[in-house]
Amino acid sequence: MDIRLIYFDIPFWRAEVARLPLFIASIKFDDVRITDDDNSYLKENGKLKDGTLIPFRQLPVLVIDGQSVAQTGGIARICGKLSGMYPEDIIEAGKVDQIIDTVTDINELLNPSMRENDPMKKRAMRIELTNKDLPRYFGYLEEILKANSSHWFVGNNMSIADIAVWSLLGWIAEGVLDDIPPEITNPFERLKKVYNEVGKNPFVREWKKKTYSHDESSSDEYNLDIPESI
Ligand SMILES: N[C@@H](CCC(=O)N[C@@H](CS)C(=O)NCC(=O)O)C(=O)O
Repeated sequence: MDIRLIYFDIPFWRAEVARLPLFIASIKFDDVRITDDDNSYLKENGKLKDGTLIPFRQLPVLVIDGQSVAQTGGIARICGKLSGMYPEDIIEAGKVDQIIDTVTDINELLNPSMRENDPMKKRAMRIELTNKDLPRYFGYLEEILKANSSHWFVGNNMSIADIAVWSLLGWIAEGVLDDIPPEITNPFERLKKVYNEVGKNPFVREWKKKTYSHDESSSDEYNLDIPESI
């Protein structure tokens, strides 16, 4: 099977939820990271310069045996199935889906503040997110974790749901977003446990070492390099 994952050269959750399961399962794939120039071309033409179809002119896109598939959730499920990190049971699968869709909702909640150019308005939006919207969603996620007997979101093993939450949370927990303090996750013990456990996974550590920019002198400090305007 020929697999290519096309995204920007950043460790954003929409790509990491596909790249990481493939890497963890040692499935060979081409980790294509496009340039600004490629992005301008695809916006205009709906394809890359090599002819690869980008159906909605947005990324990520997964190309399997020459067929392009768009949309983060669908791509995550394909990579999860290939990697054994997506359950076969339909209820458990639905429970994974609900987490991936919630990560999308949280991402969309953050988007207006990303696009706001007025610093005062942006700060006000971030304060509202910090005090209200984000803790509300983190609380819902904490409740779901409380109801499961393992420390993972679904079943007894790490799934793409945990990867999605880990990756999105990294954006917040590592202080990438101005005016959203990393300590915001402190009251959510179970959520923090998912974050820490995924981060401790040897494959995840290896992936970060391999693909995240970091200062060679402090190997555990990674720069998430995610632009505010994503
Ligand atoms: N519904 C899409 C949204 C993807 C998306 O928003 N991608 C962003 C990058 S994170 C993008 O391509 N932005 C450029 C644009 O929308 O023009 C999905 O779930 O994958």
